[in-house]
Amino acid sequence: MKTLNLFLTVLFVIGFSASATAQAHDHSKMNTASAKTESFKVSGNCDMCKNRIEKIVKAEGATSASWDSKTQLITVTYDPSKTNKDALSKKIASVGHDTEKYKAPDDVYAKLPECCRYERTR
Ligand SMILES: [Cu+2]
Repeated sequence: MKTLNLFLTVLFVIGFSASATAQAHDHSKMNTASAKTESFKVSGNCDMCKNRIEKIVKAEGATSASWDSKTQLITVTYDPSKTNKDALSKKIASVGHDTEKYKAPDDVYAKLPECCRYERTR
């Protein structure tokens, strides 16, 4: 009986350390794949705006970006260790499009093609 108990204990310890290693492995895997997806408001008008907005967030590190002119919403997916909503939203404002949080500089807005000069609500 004693030897059986010892045998079971050894098995348990081996099993435990094996699963602990597996968990550590999974954890590192999760870290690299923890992409974040968020939506926020971005003002714009046309397809040119769509291209401009999506291009700048991708250049800023977003893995995917989709802006909808009807809803005025952008949906971005990004790696939170590389960028964040605030940085992306700041970048969008810097090319002429107002966001929830940042207003585009007036001179940049004024230089947008006529079709892109969306109505400013703020
Ligand atoms: Cu436009």
